[in-house]
Amino acid sequence: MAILQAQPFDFEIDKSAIALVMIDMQRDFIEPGGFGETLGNDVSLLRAIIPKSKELLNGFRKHNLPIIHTRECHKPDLSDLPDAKRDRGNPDLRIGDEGPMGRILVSGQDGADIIPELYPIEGEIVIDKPGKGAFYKTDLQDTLDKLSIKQIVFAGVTTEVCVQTSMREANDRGYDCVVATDATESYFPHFKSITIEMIIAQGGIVGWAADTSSIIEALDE
Ligand code: C5J
Repeated sequence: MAILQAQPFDFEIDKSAIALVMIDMQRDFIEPGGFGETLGNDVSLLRAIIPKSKELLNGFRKHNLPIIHTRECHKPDLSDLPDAKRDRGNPDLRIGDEGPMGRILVSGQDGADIIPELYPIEGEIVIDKPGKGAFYKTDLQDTLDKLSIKQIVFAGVTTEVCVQTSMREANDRGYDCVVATDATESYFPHFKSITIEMIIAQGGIVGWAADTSSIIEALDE
């Protein structure tokens, strides 16, 4: 077992049972003209984590450890999009509308795909999810079970929405989870920091937090 220096206390990494889940590093959230920007957000904040996310991916790739990428998106007929999700708020474009990168958050459209900088390589798993949580209406649990995964490092966007929701879902399912603090980001920096505080509070009630270098160092041990 390698020791990862994490908060709120050290985390024992089991390299035979750990996976990286990279949440929703999609063009729709990170590039201009996508879903994130239609909601009025500054997408440049999310772009800042691309280098660390790449380092983290490479750290897992180096050891041939499982990597799962998720994409928040809906079927082209929008049958998996609840009205409550489509109609919420006052965005310029709603999910399913035609935007500069194709239909917003619809599977198969350019905007719903992973950004080129972090594109999955052969052998990596991509899971499309209609919700904020990566377990809701997906086969993520089966996928992890087949790989005998017990520990998950979470990264991606946004910290307080899809990353946190997925991490909480994983925690309830019995996985030990670590959030990679510099490979996750929010459109609201204070939401990111408070989310990490919530995760590690009360003795790690949702899990652990560690930066990319510490995670890679522990994997390299
Ligand atoms: C959001 C996500 N923020 N991937 N999705 O709507 O966090």
